[in-house]
Amino acid sequence: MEAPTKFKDTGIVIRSTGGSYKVKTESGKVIDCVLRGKLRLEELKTTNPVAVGDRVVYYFENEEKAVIEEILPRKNFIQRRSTRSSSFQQVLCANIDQALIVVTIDEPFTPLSFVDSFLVMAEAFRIPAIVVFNKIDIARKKEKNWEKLKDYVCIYAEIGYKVLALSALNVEDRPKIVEVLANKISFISGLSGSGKSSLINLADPKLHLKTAPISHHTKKGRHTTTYAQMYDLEFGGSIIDVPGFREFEITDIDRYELSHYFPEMRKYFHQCKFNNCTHTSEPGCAIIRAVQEGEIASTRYNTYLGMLNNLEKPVYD
Ligand SMILES: Nc1nc2c(ncn2[C@@H]2O[C@H](COP(=O)(O)OP(=O)(O)OP(=O)(O)O)[C@@H](O)[C@H]2O)c(=O)[nH]1
Ligand SMILES: [Mg+2]
Ligand SMILES: [Zn+2]
Repeated sequence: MEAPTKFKDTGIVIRSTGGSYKVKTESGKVIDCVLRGKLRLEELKTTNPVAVGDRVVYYFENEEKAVIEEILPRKNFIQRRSTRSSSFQQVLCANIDQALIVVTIDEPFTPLSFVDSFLVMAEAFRIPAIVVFNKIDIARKKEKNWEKLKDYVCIYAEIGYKVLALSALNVEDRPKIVEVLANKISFISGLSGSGKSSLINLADPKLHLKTAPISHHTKKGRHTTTYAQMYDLEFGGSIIDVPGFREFEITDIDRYELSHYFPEMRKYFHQCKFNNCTHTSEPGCAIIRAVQEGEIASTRYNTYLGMLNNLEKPVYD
């Protein structure tokens, strides 16, 4: 008797923890899967061969056990240098339409270098990015923070990014976030405690994602979300909530290419005197001139210099 052909189906990975995966099948059911042994060894440069958002082919080995056999080609993905091992990359998500970066002026304080590194990564992976200033109710309490918020909104809006400024606890702000998320697959990122899960709850209160106050003492988040998971939104679309990160370190960019991922720098680099200009101290550099003339924000240029410096550091494990 011939062995029955294996029943195979495709699905989307909605959660990945250790070696086990939750996969949403074509029919909308969520099943637990493991990874076929061979696949685990294939992607040696990443700490996780399968990421949330991956489309996969799976089959049932027996009634209880479903196995991921193949990862379908990715439309795109976001990765950063792994914190566990610096020569490895950690893939944060795959197949997304857009990435949101949540920024808080205070409680916690989000450094602009963090925001800019994220935006560079999104540019490098050609993923549209949206800058979401959250906790504006807190920023409003101090004149200095309120001024800062207004300046920062201008910086990113002028570059051409879509910018939102809202409070995840204010239901009146709900339409702003719903409009951005509707019918798209989104990734949301930001420091722990910046309000990522709260923003998702604002958009779709039925999700009831876990949130927790930041520490009084350190003014930092408490890493409330502990694993990445994709959630379907009641108004269409889905979003991947993730634990907060401290850093987005990017290592795979050529030093002469880094400025290409700062959209506002693009129109200047053809005007530099040297065509291999790194825009650090070369004479006749059009980018340095644009910074001096206030055409490029100095915060952005400082991030550029910091990232360039990091790219030049050798990677040790
Ligand atoms: N005042 C105020 N508090 C907010 C706002 N957004 C979120 N919070 C609070 O900030 C705290 C942290 O929010 P979370 O949604 O847990 O933050 P998170 O970014 O998901 O944090 P991690 O899961 O640790 O990465 C919670 O106590 C929220 O209620 C806001 O706009 N205004
Ligand atoms: Mg969270
Ligand atoms: Zn230059």
